[in-house]
Amino acid sequence: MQRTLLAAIIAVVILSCSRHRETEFFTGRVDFPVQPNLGVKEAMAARVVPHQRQLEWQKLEMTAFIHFTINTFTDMEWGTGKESPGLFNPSSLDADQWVRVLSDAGMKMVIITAKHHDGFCLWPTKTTTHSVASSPWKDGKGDVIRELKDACDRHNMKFGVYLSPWDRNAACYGDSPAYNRFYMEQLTELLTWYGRVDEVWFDGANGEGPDGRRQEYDWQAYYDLIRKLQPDAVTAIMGEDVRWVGTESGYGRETEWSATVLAPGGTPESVAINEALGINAMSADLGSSSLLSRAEHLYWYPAEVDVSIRPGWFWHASEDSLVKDVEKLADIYLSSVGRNAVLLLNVPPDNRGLITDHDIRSLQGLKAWIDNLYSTDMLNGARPYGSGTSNLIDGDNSTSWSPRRKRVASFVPAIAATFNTAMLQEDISRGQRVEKFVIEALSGERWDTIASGTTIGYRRLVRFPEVKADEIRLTIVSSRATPHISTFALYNAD
Ligand code: FUL
Repeated sequence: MQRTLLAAIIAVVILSCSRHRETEFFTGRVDFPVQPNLGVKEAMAARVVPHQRQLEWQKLEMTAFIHFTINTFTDMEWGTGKESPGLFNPSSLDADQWVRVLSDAGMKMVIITAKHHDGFCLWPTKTTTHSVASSPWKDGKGDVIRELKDACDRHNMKFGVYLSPWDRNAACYGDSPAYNRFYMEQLTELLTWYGRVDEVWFDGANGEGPDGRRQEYDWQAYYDLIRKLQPDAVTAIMGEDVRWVGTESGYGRETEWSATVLAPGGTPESVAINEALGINAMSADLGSSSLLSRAEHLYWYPAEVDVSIRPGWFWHASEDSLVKDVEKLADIYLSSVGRNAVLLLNVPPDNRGLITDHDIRSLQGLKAWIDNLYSTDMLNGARPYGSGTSNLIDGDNSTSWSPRRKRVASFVPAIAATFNTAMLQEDISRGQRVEKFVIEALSGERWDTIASGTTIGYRRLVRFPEVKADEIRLTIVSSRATPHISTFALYNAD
């Protein structure tokens, strides 16, 4: 009797603990308690959720990069810093054209190289004369950042800045405290002169050779300044909110955890944590359970896929014929947005200051391909089976299928449907949880596995050979906690 009572008390305690855990979330980061077992770590990892600014950023899905500076006029990718500002003279710069073209292509933010590695500033900074103010463009009275920001505001486009930490022109580069002050003054100008800024992009490149000047960046001071001046802006790459996916090829990982053990940013603390785990942004695995078992912290640090529409980041006449075609861009879309990342597609204006027709044609093709992809959802109007499964196909992202036990959802399409692409979405405001899923199709008497995958996250697209099915079944094979799946859709893509 006493034993039964004890067992009942233990059960109640365990139940109330697990109910407590179910509703507890950790925003941005969790520190694991001393020596927890893997199960506890996984349960905590499942409850790490994005900061609001990260959630808003993730929903942008497609964003654009503008690489434009003195390199556009010298046919270089990395300027030396010794170029004369006199070289910067676009004949018909039209930032409104950039934003119109990018907005028509479905991009929701534009990030511009306010300063690339050569140190030339696209705004009339007070920190150096190496800027547009010393150029013949608009008699030294122009401001590319102002023109772009005004165009973004006109077209309801978000706006971000790339300010290269590496500066090959600044005389104080390498005198660490002096350059940190200089860099923060530049940041302050960019973050206070132009209104709202949505992303600050810190490049990691530093090409100074062993005899070059060594600069210790004060990352923490940079982050603190941004948090003070633009609290809603995400900081990317060497920043704390958005992670570099690890390549510049346009392809994210098949298994892409936004809840990752990679410590964000460039502070000594983060560097030490990552070194101890033997990982960096390029590692194949950043979130598996075996990695979790060795980690002491876990972060919400989602991936951004940066890639150029051309071979180079800057415009070169010789690359006009090498602009990526629609087929390639569609593949990049599937492998970035379709793999739980945000796409950052670079479209560099030419030396007139305009996006060329070559790039425009490819962008228009990409937009048409995406519109066509999402035009008909074969599960629209399907009959759902399983508790809560109608939430997967109601077109409402705020409702989810959250199966505790039987994690199988079946659907009978309204008409026998043909499709080759599946889309799944997790409600990431409640964490990223799914580790493995399978999609099966019934044709006649036979169930066939048509697709399977690991992580889902914000959005997962999977392609497979075209199938015609009488019934479809989605199974969540493995999840770190109760999964919250908001969307399941089936499309027929070109
Ligand atoms: C790299 C830079 O070195 C390239 O020039 C380009 O800006 C790319 C986006 O990041 O690290």
